[in-house]
Amino acid sequence: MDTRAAVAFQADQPLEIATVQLDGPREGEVLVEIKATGICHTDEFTRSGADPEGIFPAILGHEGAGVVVDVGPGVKSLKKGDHVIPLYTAECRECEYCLNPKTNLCQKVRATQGQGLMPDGTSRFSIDGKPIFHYMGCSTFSNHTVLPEISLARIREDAPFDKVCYIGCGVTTGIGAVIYTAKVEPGSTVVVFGLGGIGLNVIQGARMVGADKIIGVDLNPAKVPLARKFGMTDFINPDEVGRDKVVQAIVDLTNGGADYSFECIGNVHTMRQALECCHKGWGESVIIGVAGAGQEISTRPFQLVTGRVWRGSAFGGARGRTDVPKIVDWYMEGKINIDDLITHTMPLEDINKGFDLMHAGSSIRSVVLY
Ligand code: NAD
Ligand code: AHE
Ligand code: ZN
Ligand code: ZN
Repeated sequence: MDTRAAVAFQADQPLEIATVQLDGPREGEVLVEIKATGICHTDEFTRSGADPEGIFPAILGHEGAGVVVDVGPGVKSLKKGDHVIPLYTAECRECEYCLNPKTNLCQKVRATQGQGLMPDGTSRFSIDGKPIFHYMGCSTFSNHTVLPEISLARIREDAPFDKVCYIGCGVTTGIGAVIYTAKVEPGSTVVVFGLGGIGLNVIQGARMVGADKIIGVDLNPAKVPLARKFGMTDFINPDEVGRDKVVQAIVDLTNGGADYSFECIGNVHTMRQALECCHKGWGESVIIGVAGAGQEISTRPFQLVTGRVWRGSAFGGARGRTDVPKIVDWYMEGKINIDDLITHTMPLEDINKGFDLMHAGSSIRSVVLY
């Protein structure tokens, strides 16, 4: 079939709207009509050329929601008409990762997904016979896309696509990092570096679990009012306290250091600050932000010797097919706020404006409506 997509033909160029050819679903695959997709900073990370796994031409986008249009042979858990959220972290429920309660990183389709291909090693997308790569197993910047059955969470049919698409990445990543990865306890002190689409969800997760003090760190003071609405109790602007004094400012505010910190920027310098602002003996720092090719983190090993813990979180530690439908329920029951975080919507034709808004720091989430 033909469909409309925003194609990244080359790194660091605007996306181009094009008609692309999409082959139907093969064994174990599902054709989905995407109804809405968020634009996450990771899409920009890859578009810009910073992603070591980035390949072009590709159809980016990984924060979508839509409806099953067709299923390939052997598909059992989904049928035409089901409402779904694509998962960049699949959940096969049988690989050694899925069977290990310590991780959510199902590896069943990860190798081919990283090569921009379906599990059989081919692409379903093409233009004039030339293959276009998939992205993160999702490619939600296409009105229609094909995914493995294990890369789709079935969700309730009364959930609005234009809101719950955000659960496909940002909401789950932020809230999940708090509840599944760090398992933050009530009464904790929490520091959030970066008050964007991920950081604000970390804040909402920290408030949900009863954190006492939630300190936000951002260079952009325009993020403060929404962060406070979501539960931030204190704010530090590195340009006001001095970029080299952020750790001390947090230590002073937290009686010796934070119980938990979350890096939601993707900057290796703030990753170091996020570790070093944690409390001696028990503070844990969770890296969520993704850093560009060639970047490395560093700290004095003594920081770890003296009890601080450095860890990371992908998709909030969530198991998509199991946890995403529950998070959709939380939204529908009013337990989490998504609406206030979706600051802009636009048709596919204007998708580059969503990237401009992100660069300008004037959006939290832009959502493309098909
Ligand atoms: P965003 O652009 O919405 O937010 C980033 C925020 O960081 C902005 O508010 C910006 O002002 C702030 N910032 C930038 N540089 C700063 C600095 N030096 N000091 C303080 N604040 C600074 O981005 P997002 O969509 O929230 O994504 C955040 C990061 O998380 C990105 O790196 C993204 O790729 C990553 N991410 C990771 C996962 C995962 O599963 N690990 C999932 C989604 C996103
Ligand atoms: N491809 C990059 C890393 C990108 C990355 O870390 N992706 C996160 C999700 S970001 C969503 O917005 C992730 O889930 N990683 C685990 C995985 O298996 O990809 C690189 O550095 O190569
Ligand atoms: Zn994302
Ligand atoms: Zn698996």
